[in-house]
Amino acid sequence: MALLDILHFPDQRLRLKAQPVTVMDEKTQQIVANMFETMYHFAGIGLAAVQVNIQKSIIVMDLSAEKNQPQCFINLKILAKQGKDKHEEGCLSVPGIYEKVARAKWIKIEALNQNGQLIQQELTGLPAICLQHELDHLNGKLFIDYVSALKLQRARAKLKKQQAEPL
Ligand code: K1U
Ligand code: ZN
Repeated sequence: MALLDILHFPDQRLRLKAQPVTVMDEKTQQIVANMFETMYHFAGIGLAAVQVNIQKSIIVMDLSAEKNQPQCFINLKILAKQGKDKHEEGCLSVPGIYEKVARAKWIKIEALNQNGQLIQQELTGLPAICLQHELDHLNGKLFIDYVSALKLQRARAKLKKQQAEPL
């Protein structure tokens, strides 16, 4: 396994769109394993392949407190959605910035799991929010794209300051 580098805003590679996975081969399994390692290392609850400069439709997620319930979504599609809810979001590609974003309250999804089996799930709460956030990454979209210009300006300034500070 290997730890992958996470791209940070405003890196334009975060704007690239993912392509569907066509074969669940050894290479795909390796990417999934490396994404889990990276997500756990940086204490995220989700990670999309575009964030680690891989333009493939792969998402990993683990919402458990013990970090022992890994879930993988390949070629995720939202089949239906309902309602709206605002929730504070963070992003490993936009460190230190937290903003409220309105997302669908209920979603029905279809995807392949890590074994290549087709799954369908109905989700609400944090799993629904997280998967919508990750699917946006696969379409080159960031949660800060939804916030006001003023908040975005503040976020950019905060990030610039953080990036200039020595570790
Ligand atoms: O995609 C990412 O960058 C991962 C992101 C997922 C996410 C968190 C919160 C709402 C929507 C999507 C993170 O894991 S951010 C860091 C984090 O661990 C976290 C933030 C808020 C709540 C719970 C965890
Ligand atoms: Zn993110």
